[in-house]
Amino acid sequence: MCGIVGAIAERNVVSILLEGLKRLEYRGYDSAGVAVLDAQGQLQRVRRTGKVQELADALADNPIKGSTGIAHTRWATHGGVTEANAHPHFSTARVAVVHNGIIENYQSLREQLRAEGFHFSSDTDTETIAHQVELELKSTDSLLTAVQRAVKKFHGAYGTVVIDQQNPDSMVVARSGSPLVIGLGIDENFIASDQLALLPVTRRFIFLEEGDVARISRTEVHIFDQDGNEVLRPVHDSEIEHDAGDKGGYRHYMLKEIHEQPTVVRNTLQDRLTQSGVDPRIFGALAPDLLAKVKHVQIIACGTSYHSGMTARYWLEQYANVSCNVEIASEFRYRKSFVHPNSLLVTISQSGETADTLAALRLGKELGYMASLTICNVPGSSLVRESDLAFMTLAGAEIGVASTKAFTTQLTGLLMLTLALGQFNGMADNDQQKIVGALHSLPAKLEETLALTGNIEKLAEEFADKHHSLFLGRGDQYPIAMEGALKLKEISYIHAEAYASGELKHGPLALIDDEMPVIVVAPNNELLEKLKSNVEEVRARGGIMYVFADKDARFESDATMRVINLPHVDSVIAPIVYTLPLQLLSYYVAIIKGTDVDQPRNLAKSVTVE
Ligand code: F1P
Repeated sequence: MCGIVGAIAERNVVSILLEGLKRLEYRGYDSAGVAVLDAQGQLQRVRRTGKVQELADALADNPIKGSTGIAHTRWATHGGVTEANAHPHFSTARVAVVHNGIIENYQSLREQLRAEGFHFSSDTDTETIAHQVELELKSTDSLLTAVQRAVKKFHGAYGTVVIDQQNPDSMVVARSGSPLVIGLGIDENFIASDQLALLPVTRRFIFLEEGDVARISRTEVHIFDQDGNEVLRPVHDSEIEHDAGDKGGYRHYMLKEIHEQPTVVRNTLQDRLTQSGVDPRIFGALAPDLLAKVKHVQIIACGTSYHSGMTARYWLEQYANVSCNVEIASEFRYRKSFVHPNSLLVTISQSGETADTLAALRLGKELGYMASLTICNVPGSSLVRESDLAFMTLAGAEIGVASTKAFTTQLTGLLMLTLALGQFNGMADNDQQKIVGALHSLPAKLEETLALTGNIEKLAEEFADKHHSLFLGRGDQYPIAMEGALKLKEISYIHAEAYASGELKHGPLALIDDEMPVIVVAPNNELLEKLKSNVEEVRARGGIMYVFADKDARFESDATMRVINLPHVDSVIAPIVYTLPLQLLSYYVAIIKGTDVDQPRNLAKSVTVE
């Protein structure tokens, strides 16, 4: 979603801001803009709808220069995709702001500010921030004080950066609900909504806490908490690889990330999985005590991360002997729910900033869950900082909006959680050995599966002219069918539904004809014979099937069925392995259709508004 970059330096910061915006493109946006204070102390601004490249072209035609500046990529919420609604927003020619999140009481603020004589030139909630700060500046010379007073009037979520023509030596930033990270340079400092934006200029970061307001100059950073007390926040050295924003020779980030999976799954296992299992401390210092008490697990997540949670439920109940519920965060947070005794709240998130998941964690704390654990890919993110325990998936930066390697590393972590909880709940020895052995074999099996890329690329041709598709799976492959369907709709815009194949007769069979390809995930597990019966139900209605099957599952290709054989794997890791061909299928269908694979229309990578 929206991205923020700001810089204060001796040099011209426009190219730093533009590079930052490019590195945030993956989050999803529909317009972009830059504002700087120029050498004469005047605010200059360029905004464009569309891609950052269009903004860069506009800046090349009409360059602006300045050593203090802010920039933004906007994902429209309040007001359409127009240049007037793009950030930065000004209040008169004095104050400029960029903002992520939503000011929920913006309508009433607009009325009050209009009554004060302010003129609105956009439909956005953000413009109220600019005017409110300028209003406060009528009674103080300090931009910091003005922003501190202004934020008290806002309800909702914001990460905002403000510059003021009459305070040219600093920018003031405020965080409440939308992440902001300060980047520390030598005689220059930066701000961004995501450290990835700043990696070309620094690797030293301070993560702002909820309610923080900070004044940043070229040489100094002063942070104040929500009560106005000056506070020190720790400085972190970024662990993100330098080339995280690089496609590494692949045509798209998504393809690169699909192919990285054997390596990142290996990284996620390394030093955590031994020959006998896992040490609970891989989930945090407090984990041995906390996990020993767990009798129930409540998983909360959104999107792809929700599918990994759904898969984990099968593992936790079957092997670890703990009961488990899984719920979408946006549902969980708005209904009355019961907290089971000794219940662990597990949030799963690639970004660690998904607004609904974060709100659900905070609600879970109020409801009295015994402890919270997050499975997350971004160190220092809000979920990591606010959870009692954290397991970091070591997928590296994931840039493609459609999640791939984050998903398979989440599953890897969740299978290790199954081992850890199983230790305290009487997991059978042979199950323990089976899971440990299967996890050790996983990276190699993923590599073998990726060797099918060429076959799947050919298969994709048969899908490109279709408008609908049905994905089928049973047991722990049902969430994988859901994930396959999600990938196809996200990046190829083909309508895709997933069903637990036992449900076929209860409705979806009515849809079957030769225009509705049916994709089946069929590892060789205890549900195989039942799945085969479901396959026959589709065949009898003239359906065309594409079956991803274990070599030993004895499916034969014929006129109505194409079989793609996968390597034989232990059934416990089959959900992870069978994900890969579905990712590749979606990717190659999208390539044929010519869609924007890495930044599909209307979607955002990190959903920081609810
Ligand atoms: C959840 C999610 C992703 C999806 C997209 C939008 O994000 O639904 O699974 O790919 O990027 O957000 P997260 O909580 O896992 O970061």
